[in-house]
Amino acid sequence: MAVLEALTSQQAIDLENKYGAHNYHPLPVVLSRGEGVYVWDVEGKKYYDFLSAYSAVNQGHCHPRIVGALTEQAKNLTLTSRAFYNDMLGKYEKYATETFKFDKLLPMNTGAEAVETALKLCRKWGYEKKGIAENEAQIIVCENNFHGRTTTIISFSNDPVARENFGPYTDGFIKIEYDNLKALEHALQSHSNVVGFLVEPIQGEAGVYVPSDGYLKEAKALCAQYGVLFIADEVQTGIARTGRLLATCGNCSCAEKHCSGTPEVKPDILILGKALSGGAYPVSAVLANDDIMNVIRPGNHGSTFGGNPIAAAVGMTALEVIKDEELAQNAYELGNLFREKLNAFIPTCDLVTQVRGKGLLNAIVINDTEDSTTAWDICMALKENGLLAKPTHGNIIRFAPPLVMTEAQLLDCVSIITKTLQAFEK
Ligand code: IF1
Repeated sequence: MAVLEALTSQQAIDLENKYGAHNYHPLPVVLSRGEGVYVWDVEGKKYYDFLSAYSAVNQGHCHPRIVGALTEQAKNLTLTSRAFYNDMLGKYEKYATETFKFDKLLPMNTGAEAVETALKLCRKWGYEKKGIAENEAQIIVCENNFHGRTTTIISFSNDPVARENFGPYTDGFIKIEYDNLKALEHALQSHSNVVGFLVEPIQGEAGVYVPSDGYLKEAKALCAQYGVLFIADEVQTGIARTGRLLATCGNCSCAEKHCSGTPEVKPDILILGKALSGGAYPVSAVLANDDIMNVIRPGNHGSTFGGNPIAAAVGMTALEVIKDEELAQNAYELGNLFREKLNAFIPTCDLVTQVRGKGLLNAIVINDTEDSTTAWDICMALKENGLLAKPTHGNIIRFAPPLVMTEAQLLDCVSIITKTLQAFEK
């Protein structure tokens, strides 16, 4: 089979089954093209993308400005390693630190790498600035977290599928209940070696759990009171997904126009990824002020591709698109419309018990047991009706379209979702 020969969906699936590790269970659709809110399969069928590669494609598939930045830079210089300087990284670091209001940025590639970077940074700060005894640093994390799939990160996961048979596990983590300030305060009071608190502003993979109003702000205040770094993992919630440039912008009433990227709940360490590149290239980052970031010195940390010229060009352009197209405002308004429509529909449908989320990061809870295939079956029916989504855990379906969606497209998707659910009920 010639490499560039067009495949049928089944041929593509068969190749992956035969030659690829079975580390995923994808929906049986084989995509070959993306543009804005749409994707097409190899047979030419068009779909609304309601997953956005887990909030990486916030700016829409193949955004022309982002693809343009990628291809232009790729013609000049793709990678130098950090053994030498390049003319793009400093510009990107300046742009991004001014956007998110931090002194410095440490560039990485994947979200998990950025989380690992944040953990190392927090620990080193604890030893060198807080005076914690060597190898005694503790970081508080939340039950049902998802921060990536490296050995250290799964060490503090409570998802058996992500964790089992990957031991021995990395030590130094304390798990508490999410959205529980008393649990956080108790952990801070009863452990003297805590250096950080790592938290998702919304627990995405767990099932799009939005914490109580004020949780993040109070948690940050407790961290400040106990001299502990507040580390926000905004890999999935950041870059306008929740209707603000950052989900840690607090609960101000309006959206990005009000926040303009100055988070009311300012993390000590901010972790970004996914839509930092608009899904065009692996780009992630850790941001912090000098009193924290300057504990990192040459040789402490890095990566071959971290901060490469393409990532820098793509990252800058991806952020410009978010601002120029006011995508946080759009996510805020369309997210409210989506939940309003679904909340009007739910009383008429026994199959769905709840819709929840913020901005265009939402989920519906299916009225069936966690181990049922109902959510999966609904996603298969949605696929037939031209909309792609996938269950998170068990009976919860995440809905996260690109933020460039128009109101008309969103209402069309609401119609597809509600009609599919109604047909399912019969
Ligand atoms: C997959 C989940 C979502 C993340 C947060 C760090 C990372 C992620 C809050 C690591 C990544 C991705 C991983 C992706 C599916 C997706 C996911 F289902 F796995 F849990 F979004 F909820 N922090 N989430 O959500 O970033 O290393 O992947 O770049 O297939 O594993 P990464």
